[in-house]
Amino acid sequence: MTEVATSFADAAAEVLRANDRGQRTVAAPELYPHQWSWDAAFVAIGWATLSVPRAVEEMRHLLRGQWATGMIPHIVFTADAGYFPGPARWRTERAEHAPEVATSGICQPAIHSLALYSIGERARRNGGEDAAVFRSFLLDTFDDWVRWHRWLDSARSTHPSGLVEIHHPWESGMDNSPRWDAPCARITVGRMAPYEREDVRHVAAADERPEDADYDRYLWLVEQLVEVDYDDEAARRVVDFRVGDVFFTATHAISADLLATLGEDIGRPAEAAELRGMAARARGAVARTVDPQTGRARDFDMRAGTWIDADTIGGFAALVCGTDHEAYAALVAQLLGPQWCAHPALAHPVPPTVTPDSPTFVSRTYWRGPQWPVLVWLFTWALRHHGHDDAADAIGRAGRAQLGDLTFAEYYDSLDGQALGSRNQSWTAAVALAWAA
Ligand code: 2M8
Repeated sequence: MTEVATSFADAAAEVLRANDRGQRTVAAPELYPHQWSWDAAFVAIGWATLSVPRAVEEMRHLLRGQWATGMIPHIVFTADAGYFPGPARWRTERAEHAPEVATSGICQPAIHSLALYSIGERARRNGGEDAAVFRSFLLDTFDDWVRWHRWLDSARSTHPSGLVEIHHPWESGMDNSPRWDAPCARITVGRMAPYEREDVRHVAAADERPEDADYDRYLWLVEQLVEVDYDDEAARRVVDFRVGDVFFTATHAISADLLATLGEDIGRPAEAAELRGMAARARGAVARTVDPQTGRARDFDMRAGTWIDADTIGGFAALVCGTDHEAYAALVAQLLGPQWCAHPALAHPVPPTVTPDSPTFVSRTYWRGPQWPVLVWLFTWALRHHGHDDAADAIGRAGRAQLGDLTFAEYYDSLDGQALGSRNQSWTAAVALAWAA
């Protein structure tokens, strides 16, 4: 490893160490002082480059928040204050299936078994104690990860589209993406207790974050879920936001497949076959969303009964879970092409969350245009996994170069390259470590 590479990795490792709170890592030092679900998965991938046992601890801590239904909640809270909405607003103690520890009442993309798989690969390469620690963790927790996918399959994939349905934009992880503009516009916010936002205190400018009107809807949807005590069936009936999320579905598909492979390794063929079935159904659902005009995947608004047209990174969901050879190659070409990575206006040739050609594009506003290193890494992982090494290398080189300022920002302005959102964001440091390893 060169000196430059070493200091890049050292700086990233320093961020994870500073954000480490023992068995869990805060998603960001100020803006997100708790453990987030899909952040934890990426963070564990980063930890694995430093310590396999620590990576395993991160995943184990996340499971402390798992609900009896199988759901892995999007936040596992700890005592730290300073984040809104906290446990008092979520009121998950009303839910029959909530765990002892305080959590939120919704979930996030199912990237976890991709993390397990990736930690497992490293553990195997390292051998010795690392291999033993990983294997024993997998034997201990395999059923918990299976239960998570079973819940996604049974409670969240009941719609004829076969897509995983989400009940809150936060469940997508891409909170204010233009993907959700139409379904959000139809939400009528009712009466609820007043609140004060915390997030805007921790960023340089409010336009880096969602708008107040977005927050009203986010909080209103929480009210609706609390009202039915987070009952899965009732939630499907009452919640104003009910959307088939194609990107979430793709993460469920790839993770179920990778968990099946891990299951085969530890002698669980029946569960492995069950997981393969879920993965195939989810992958099929992703493929059926493709817009014949654009070749990209679409979300489905289950309340309106319509496809959602949005020029976002979500359209490339099939690159994550895989699809037939020809369609995959066409999507790779599109991702590398002039509307996306090779758009002449971009500061760095990595996928923006929205193409600059879209009328909804805003280069500095959260999920409406900036580039997110964590997603860039996910696409490089997926491209390599599905046999597109050249594309993975090209995007990976650019993604790593983008992090050269060592701020490890949450996201970057697509046009001027400015660091935005939180600094020292854990998952950004984690993917830097994964690229550097
Ligand atoms: C962002 O979301 C949270 C709500 O979950 C927030 O804005 O307060 C999103 O970027 C989400 O994908 C991410 O997991 C979370 C923590 O990094 O922050």
